[in-house]
Order: sequence, then structure tokens, then C-alpha cells
Amino acid sequence: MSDNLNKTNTEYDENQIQVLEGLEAVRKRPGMYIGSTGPKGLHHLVYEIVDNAIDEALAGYCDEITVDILPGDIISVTDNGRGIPTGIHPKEGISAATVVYTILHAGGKFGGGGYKVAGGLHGVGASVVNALSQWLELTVMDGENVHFQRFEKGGHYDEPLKVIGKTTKTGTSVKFKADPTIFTETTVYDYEILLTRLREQAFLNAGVRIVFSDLRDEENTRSEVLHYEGGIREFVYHIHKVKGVAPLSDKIIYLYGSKGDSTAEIALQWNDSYNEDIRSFANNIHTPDGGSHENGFKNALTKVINEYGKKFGLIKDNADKLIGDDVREGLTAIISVKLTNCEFEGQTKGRLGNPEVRPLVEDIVTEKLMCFLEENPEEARAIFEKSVNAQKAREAAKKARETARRKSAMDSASLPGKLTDCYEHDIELTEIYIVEGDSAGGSAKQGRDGRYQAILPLWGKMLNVEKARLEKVYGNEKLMPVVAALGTSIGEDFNIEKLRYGKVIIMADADVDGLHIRTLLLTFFFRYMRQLITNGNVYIAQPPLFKVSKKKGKKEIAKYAFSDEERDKYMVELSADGDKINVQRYKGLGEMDPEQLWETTMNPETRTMLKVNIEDAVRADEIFTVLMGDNVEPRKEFIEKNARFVQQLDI
Ligand code: 1YM
Repeated sequence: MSDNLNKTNTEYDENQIQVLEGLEAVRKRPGMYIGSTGPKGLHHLVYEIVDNAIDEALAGYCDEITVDILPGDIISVTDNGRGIPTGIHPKEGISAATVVYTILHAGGKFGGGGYKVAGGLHGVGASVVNALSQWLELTVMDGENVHFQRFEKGGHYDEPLKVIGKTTKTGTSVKFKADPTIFTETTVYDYEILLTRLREQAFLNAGVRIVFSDLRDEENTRSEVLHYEGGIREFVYHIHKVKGVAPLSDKIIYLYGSKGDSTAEIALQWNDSYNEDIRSFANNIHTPDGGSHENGFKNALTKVINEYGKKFGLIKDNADKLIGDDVREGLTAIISVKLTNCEFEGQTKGRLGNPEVRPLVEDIVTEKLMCFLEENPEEARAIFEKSVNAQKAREAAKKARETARRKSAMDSASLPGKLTDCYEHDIELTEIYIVEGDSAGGSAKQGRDGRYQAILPLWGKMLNVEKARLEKVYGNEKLMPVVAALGTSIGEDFNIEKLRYGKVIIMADADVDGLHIRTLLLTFFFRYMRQLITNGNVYIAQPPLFKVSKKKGKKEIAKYAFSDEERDKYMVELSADGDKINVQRYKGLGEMDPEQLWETTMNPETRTMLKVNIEDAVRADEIFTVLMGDNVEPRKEFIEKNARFVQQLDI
């Protein structure tokens, strides 16, 4: 802190101490400000800075944002807006720009007029990024002067913001290196993750141009211009293209409305798949758990389609009435609301609270969607027919379910034959390992702790859940044993109270087949047992990739490595005495003997597991659609582009 204490004004000194204490608090508990210090938190730093530039674009002063990943995983973000104000802040006695970068929650407080609509997970700003950076450089151009300030080790600075040159341009530029002493796991950015989020922001803020480049490897640079005049309409188009599904009609329906300072816009289109994909946002922040905007939308949608049916004599009595699931089958929709004051609810703040948003969205959809249907009879007919088909399928599924129930296949009294159950019943203690392959299943059975670990090996052909509706899931030989073993049933019948194990652990090889099975199971849970995921019951086991060992007399010393880096580290460690070492690469779980499997992957004391969250599941769902869909091109493209898709699923 001493760097900042050589100033003359005592009031100023006190300010500085307070400032650094504020930033120090961020460094002590980074998780509170950015969620985690893992890859998610690391990427979050970029979003925080970009969000400020997007705010400037939304205020109408900036139309281009450049984001670069530079060698050494340095991030550079530049906009051509007004530039952060550089004048002396009346209260703090230092430049406003310095205040923005050194005082917690300073952003927007003295911007005056308008409201901030961009915003990260916790609404924290530039000062948090500064606090968590090894160094950060801020450059502001105000059309006359170039101002510059450098911060080090979490916000410390020797010199105030100062003029370093002349310019006729305006804008703000920020360069920073995440602090590796905070982000101990990694400070390496994933291009695809940043691309996905930047693209999403470009869709949500029509007209903003984001130029994103990865310049880390001179020989392999990548660059993408993200600029969508059509906004969320293009988002829907993009989702359908990536998934490789065919839209029901060429038209993407767009609904917009406002009340006071609040606005809502919705883009929607149906496709030939059976899945709904509704993504909602409030002030550009994703709300994966829905909330008032999503409820308003769903409610009005069901109402409008039914009213349309009645009006045109397609629905004659109440028995023909369509329910929400019917009208949303094969629907992709983006809902984006912008409000002066968002209230986020739920444990992960993933749900929009504001009750006034529900009638706002409801009214827009009711009025404008009905207009669309009346003006576009061909489209209206296709949508209605699709809903009626879904309704028929639902009724068929109900029959199938009843038959299945009669056969008591769903009943936990008839547990699947391949299940090796545990003895305990307390779900605080119990876990089930869902294991791909019989040989791995064998090792798992022998290696497990039978008191509280159950093993279910999977077998049989994979079902293409993307193409199938629920009724097929009920007959599927791969998934039914999972449903029966978990005890919860699925879909409408799902009941978390009946869950038989507290942890549901997917254990599959780290190869393509393993990824398939992981993706299948996650997608299945996401679609038919979503609460398992939101409740935090689903895990992915992490078997080691290598065994590094050496002989010491008759004894073997072995270390298990979960990455190439770890393998290299152990190779150095074990060969320190000049001993000959042996490196074995595990191609499959089946290669491990029961003790090894227990020690490395199943022993609660020593194992590492990944807890699956809803975002992982959304991602699995997308990957699944591409992998399983009919469309060969996107699948090929996906596989080529995502050779590293193990990581995609794991983040
Ligand atoms: C690369 C990141 O931060 N751009 C940016 C930030 C601000 C402004 C313009 C700005 C805002 C306002 C007035 C206002 C910020 N200013 C402040 C504060 N890009 C990036 N571009 N003039 C300029 O909100 O009224 C916080 S962010 F508080 F100083 F006004």
C-alpha cells in the first residue's frame, strides 16, 4: 500500500487507504464478487469490462468494441465511445476514471441520466477487475488528449491519470492481465467461451459491432466480427442453424413493447424438432431459471394459440385445449427485457423477480402475436398443427406411461437387474455411479464401498432423444434402468422426494464414446429430470488419464495424473532419484483394477468430481442436438471445431 502514501493531502491519503482496503477485500474474497476463481470467474473479468463498453453503446455514443486476447493471455478491450470522464471527482479529489477503477461499485453512480443495462453476474464493475489483476492499463481519449494510468498488484498505482499525448479520437481502452496468484487454476482464456458470450451480447444489443480476435498464437490467429442488425431475431436464426434443425416457416416472429422505462422484446420461431429452447434475459443478463418475464411469455403464448384455435373453429371443446407443453414443442424463443431496476432471485440469482414484468410481457404477446397469426394464416396454420400433433403425442405418451406403470417398470420395487444397490437408504449418504461399459461396471462393483455406493452399468443402444418424444423414452432400454434406479420418474411425474441417492455420478471414459454417454445422460436429465440438476444432485466422476509409477524393491510407487501437465510433473518427481519410471495412459475405466478405480475415482476422501450446473446441462443439450440431429453438416463442423469438447462439457 505504501506506493500510494507519498501524497501531500492528508484527506487524499485517507481516501487511498480506504480505496485499497476496498480492493483488498475483493482480493480476500474474490468469489463474492465474481462467483469463483476458476475458469468461470476468469472469463467473468472480460465480461465486466465489455459490459461497460456495451453500456456506452446503448447510451448511443459508441458503435464499435474491440476485444483481443493477446499473447500471455492479456485482455485488451477498446471502445470508440466518449471515454470515461477524466475530470477530478469532487468528492474523491482524484480523476473520475481512477475512481471507476479503484472504488468498489463506483460505476454509474455519477454518470447521471439513463440507466445501466449491461451488467455481470453480480453487477460489479471495473474496480473488481482491477483488484484481481496482476496489472491493468487504462487509456482514455477525449478528442483532445490521451490519458493514461497503470495499476499493479490489484489496484496499486504510483502515478495518477496523466496526459501522455494528443488525439482527435475518443474512446476507452483497457488492458489487463488476470492475477495468477488469485486465479490459481488457470489464467488461460477459452476462445469459444468468450466468443459465445460476446456473440450473445451482440445479439442482445442490435447494431453493436464487436470485433473479437485471438492473437495469442501468431501462427494461428482467429478473428470474428459480431454485428447483428437483426438483434435477437438473428439469435433465433443462429440457434437453429447451429442445431441444424429446420424452421417451420422462414418468418421469425418479433414482438416488442414498452411501458414507462421498461422494454420487452421477443423473437420466436418453431422448428421441426420436439424440444423447446427458451432463453430469457433481463438487462442483458441471462436468467437460466426464468422468472416473471418467462412466465408472462409462456402464459400468453398458450392463451393466444388456444384463442386462435377457437376463433377459427379448430378447437371445439375444452377437451381439445392445448397445454403449454403442446404449444412450446419445437419452439425457440429469446425474451429480452430491459428495466431500470432488476431484482434477481433464487440461490444462484438466475431468476427474474420483478412482478410488473409479467403483465408487460403478457400484454405484448397477447396483442402482437394474435396480430401476427391473423396476418399470416399459412404460418398460423403450421404452428397450430404442430401444437395439435404435440397434443396427440402427449396423449399417446400418457397411455404408454400408464402401460409402463402397470408393468411397474417405473416402480422402485422392481429395480433394474443390473443395479448393484447399496445397503444404506439415507440419501444424505448414498450415491449411484452410472457406469458405461460392463468391464468398468465390474471394477466399480468390486472397488466400491457397498454401504453407500450403488453401481448401475449401462448397456444397450443409445436412443436418439432429440428425435424421440417422451413415449419413446419410456420404452428405452438404456434410459429406463436409470429412471427406475433413481426412483423419481420423469417429466410431469418427476418427484424429487422419491430420489433414492443423494449423488448421481456419471462415470464414463475420457474418449468420444464416454463423451457421448455423458452428453446423452446430461441432456436426458436436463429435459426430463431438470430438478436433479438445479438441486445439485448430478456429478461427473473424474478418472485419471495417466498412471506414473516406478518400482522400489518389490513395492510399486504410483501417482495418478488428471492432465498432461500433472503427468509431466509426476514424471519429474518420480525420476528424481534416477529411477526408471513407467507411464501408462488409461484408455478406459475398464483398464483400472478395482483398487485403482476406488482410490482414484470413487473414494470420497481422495476423488475429485465435477458438480453439474444448469449451464453445463444447457451446453450438453446444445451439443447433443448437433451430435444427434439429422443434419450432417453442422455435426461435422461441430466435431472439427470442438476437438476439445471434453472441456466444453466440463466448465
Ligand atoms: C473498455 C471499457 O469503460 N467505456 C466507457 C465507460 C464510461 C463511459 C464511456 C462514460 C459514461 C458516462 C459518461 C455516463 C463510464 N463512465 C463512468 C463514470 N469501456 C468503457 N465509456 N461519460 C462516459 O455514464 O454518464 C463509469 S463507466 F462513472 F465515470 F461516469
